[in-house]
Amino acid sequence: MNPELESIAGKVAAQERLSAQDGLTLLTTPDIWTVGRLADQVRRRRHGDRAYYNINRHINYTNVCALSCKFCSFYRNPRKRATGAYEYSVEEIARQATQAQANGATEVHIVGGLHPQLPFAYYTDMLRAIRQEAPKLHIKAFTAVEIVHLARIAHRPNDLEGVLTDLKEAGLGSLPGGGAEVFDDRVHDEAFKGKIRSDKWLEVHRVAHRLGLMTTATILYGHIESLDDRVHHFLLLRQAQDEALQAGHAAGFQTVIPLPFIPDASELEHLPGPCGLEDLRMLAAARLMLDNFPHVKSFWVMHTLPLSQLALNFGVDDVDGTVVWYDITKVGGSDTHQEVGVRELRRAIREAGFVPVERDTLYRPVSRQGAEWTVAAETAPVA
Ligand code: V47
Repeated sequence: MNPELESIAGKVAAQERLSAQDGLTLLTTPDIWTVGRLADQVRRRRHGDRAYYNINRHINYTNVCALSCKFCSFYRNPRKRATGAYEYSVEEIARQATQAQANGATEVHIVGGLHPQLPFAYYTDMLRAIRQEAPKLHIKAFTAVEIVHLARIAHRPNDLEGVLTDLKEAGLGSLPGGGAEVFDDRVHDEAFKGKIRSDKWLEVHRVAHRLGLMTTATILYGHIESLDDRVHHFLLLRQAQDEALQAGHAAGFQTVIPLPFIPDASELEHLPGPCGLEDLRMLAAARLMLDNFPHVKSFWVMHTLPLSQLALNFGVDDVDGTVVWYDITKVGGSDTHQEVGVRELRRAIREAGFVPVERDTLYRPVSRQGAEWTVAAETAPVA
């Protein structure tokens, strides 16, 4: 074993917390295989040979966005009304959710741009319509960035708690982890100026946890950030989760999802973006640094399914999802219909040597007969 990894291996065996310096070593050592093996050790301690997946549908309700983040190829400027700008009606969203429920999905994952004209009622109406028409679906919706935008358009910029409570009453079940990007002011000002900073992102999640809403967290890597920035991001997430656990909140972070920057058609298209081994290294580092996060997810839409399959041996225990129509990134210029069938996903997991377990949003095992499914109410979420 590479000597610089020996002390990290000792800490992992003793279940001791890794330091910032350890994080940097994980991201720089040439011995990526040992990094993977250590992450696998931690992953198996928590989850054995189980690998989770969920049957969901992503709905991106609008691409109109007041921001113009350089890494994003999805947004359309509201003033220019550029070609391809769209916003779905509440009826259209409810129709897509109803169809997802009929096809057996357990979750809808809804995110979109910061639309300057849609009123707050659009969002609560959307949640109520889904609740009404597809009551079995868990609604995971709106990144922290959207929540801050919603608080502004509701003319309650300082009342995140009130806004999240209204959304929860309308049917919101949990918050996704998007919009975190990289928690660093230099990177923020250069690549996604105008977006909320890390303190606000973390505050939204803190309030959500206090209200009993589970959340997830992302990190977008492989663009203009440094390796130190990545480690710093991990440490802030770890600290936020410590606080949620210590405060005894009903909820906290469930999962971290490291997202590889995909340069195609963005303003940062000249950058190469990360390659496969870098992706595996990041997933493994997330598992090792975020010792208080139960789950590490590979989002196959960005990683590709073959890489997600390999990632199961690098600390990943969760593969998202049976996604249909994902608009935010398109690997290799594919169209927006990005779907992996359940059989294909289970086969990929088995081929990697793991046992596929369908989960709901709260990581409770799902029993399924075709499109019909149940979770045992008393089943505790997988820790
Ligand atoms: O916030 C945007 C990222 C995120 C690009 O919570 C890009 O379970 C790569 O957050 N290259 C949205 N990434 C996706 C997301 C997510 C996905 C799956 C599961 C969960 C979850 C969350 O996508 C954005 C941004 O960070 N993104 N543009 C790009 N060019």
